Amino acid sequence: MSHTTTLDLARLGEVRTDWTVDEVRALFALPFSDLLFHAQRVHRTYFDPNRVQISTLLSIKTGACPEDCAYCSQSIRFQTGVKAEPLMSVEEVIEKAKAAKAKGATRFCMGAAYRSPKPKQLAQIIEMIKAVRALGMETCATLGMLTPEQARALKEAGLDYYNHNLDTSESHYAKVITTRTYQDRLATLEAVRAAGINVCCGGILGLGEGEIDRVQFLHTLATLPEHPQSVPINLLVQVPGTPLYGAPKVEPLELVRVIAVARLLMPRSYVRLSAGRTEMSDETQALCFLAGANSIFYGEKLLTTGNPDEDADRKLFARLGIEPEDACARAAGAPQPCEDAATVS
Ligand code: SAM
Ligand code: DTB
Ligand code: SF4
Repeated sequence: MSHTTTLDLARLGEVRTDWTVDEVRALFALPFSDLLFHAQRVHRTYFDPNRVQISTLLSIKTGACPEDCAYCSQSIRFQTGVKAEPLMSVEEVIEKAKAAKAKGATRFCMGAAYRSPKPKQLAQIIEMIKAVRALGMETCATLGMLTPEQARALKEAGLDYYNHNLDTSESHYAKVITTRTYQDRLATLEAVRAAGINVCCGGILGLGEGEIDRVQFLHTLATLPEHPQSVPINLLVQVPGTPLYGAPKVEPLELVRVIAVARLLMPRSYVRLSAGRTEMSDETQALCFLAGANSIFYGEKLLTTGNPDEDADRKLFARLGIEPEDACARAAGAPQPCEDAATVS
């Protein structure tokens, strides 16, 4: 079926969870300039195109993870040279969060290399969430699988976002991870949603997937009962020692296409250009922002791998006329800055 018969272009911009796989395919098949035009048009109906939300990431527990995710430096099964570190103290996390806030981050994301957190670990993380919130920052955590009770406990602590990625299509997933299933991931997402925590859910490009896997992955995200409020699109950071080291690289224009399709499928969600920016040119990143990406990780480290240095990001923002989004403007639902607007410094 040609894209003109499958797609009703006049409906782009509607927030829908009833997308068909054919419609997603048709979006991918649009000529690049048409796709970018529609993505930018829709982006502007919900967001200020010159504002990007800034998150900072901290690995609060590193390495020795029992899972076998074929892309990950932190799995205990692969020799990657990542040094295992125990769960950080609450004090250490507060110091890092203060530093991130001073640099303009409005959201502080805490990542732990767990399959799922144990009660004692969760109790300590709950203290971290309360403390980071007390600094006036939004909080996000990614701790692996959660039960509905654990999700409720995190909500009660004041957690704003929970990151839990579907990574790729259901059929490709089993080729990348064998220690848990797609259904396990969906169950945690349901627990998080039911607890009233904002869902941050996306995936990784460059896992050896085909275009149909990208179509199905985005279709799954866009047909969840509610769109994830935040959709991280990571480009695989290839880590020596992991099975996916040396996998075929993703073409930059394909990344831009995925961002644009995500923007059109989930018009009100933040689309985060996540891991992999050190490998991207300024031009690729500019095209991603044009396609509707409106969030990044800022700071020189992700969890175990590098991110562009702060100076490079400041210069890129200045060249593109992009300003960091301020948390209070977003809370008010307005794209304009409010009095204590943050600056990336
Ligand atoms: N262990 C928890 C889990 O897997 O849900 C939380 C931390 S895990 C590192 C968070 C996410 O980071 C993964 O779901 C994956 O999408 C992403 N990720 C991990 N390693 C990556 C890599 N080398 N390149 C790109 N993204 C990666
Ligand atoms: C997500 O989607 N990307 C972040 C965050 N969620 C936790 C993680 C990226 C990790 C990149 C590889 C590393 O630094 O180890
Ligand atoms: Fe563990 Fe998460 Fe890495 Fe998978 S992605 S090995 S669950 S830290």
